[in-house]
Amino acid sequence: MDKIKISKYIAYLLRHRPDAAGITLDEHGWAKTEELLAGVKRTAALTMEELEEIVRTDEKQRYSFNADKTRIRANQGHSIQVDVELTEKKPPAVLFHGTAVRFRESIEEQGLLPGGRLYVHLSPDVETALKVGKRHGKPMVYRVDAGRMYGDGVVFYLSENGVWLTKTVSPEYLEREQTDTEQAK
Ligand code: HQG
Repeated sequence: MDKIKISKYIAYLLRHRPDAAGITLDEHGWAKTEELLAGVKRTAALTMEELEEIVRTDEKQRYSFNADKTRIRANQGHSIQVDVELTEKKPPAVLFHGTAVRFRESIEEQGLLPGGRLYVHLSPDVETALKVGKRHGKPMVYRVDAGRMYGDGVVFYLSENGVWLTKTVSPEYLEREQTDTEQAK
């Protein structure tokens, strides 16, 4: 398996299905590094050095080790109930959410819902949001009035790897952002 596939598999195990490789997470989302290595090795060769490289070079900095590297966790993106000790933080005035055009009607009626994950993921800029949206089909971007939400008492978190998270975004805070999707291809 190449490094990207192994990294995706690690994300899957640490965010969604640790049991698929026979590992367990503690309440803060930490797996024992040894257990993760043993779990991954059931399907692919992986040394501690390779795991360290994946953690160090991951383009989105998805994973963290603890200080002595005996534990590892995903920084965000979980569907299982873990408390990764997210930092509550005042958001910038505007954030963005990238999604697919086919979700538009539902989003404008219900607002943004976390779906399978614990939080709605928001991006700091339009380009990032477009990339996130493209994973689901023809992309579109919403501008989120984070400043007003915050003023209204809504809590925001910033994950270790720079993703803004909040529980839900009601439709009153959403506005369609004009984007040149041709350019984003
Ligand atoms: C949509 C990746 C219908 C929502 C990315 C999204 C991100 C609704 C989809 C991270 C809805 C959920 C998360 C509603 C929201 N009706 N559809 N009311 N509310 N949706 O994958 O935000 O590579 O769970 O717009 O970079 O796409 O995994 O969330 O399209 O940061 O590290 O439901 O995943 O990072 O999809 O992506 P997802 P997301 P990683």
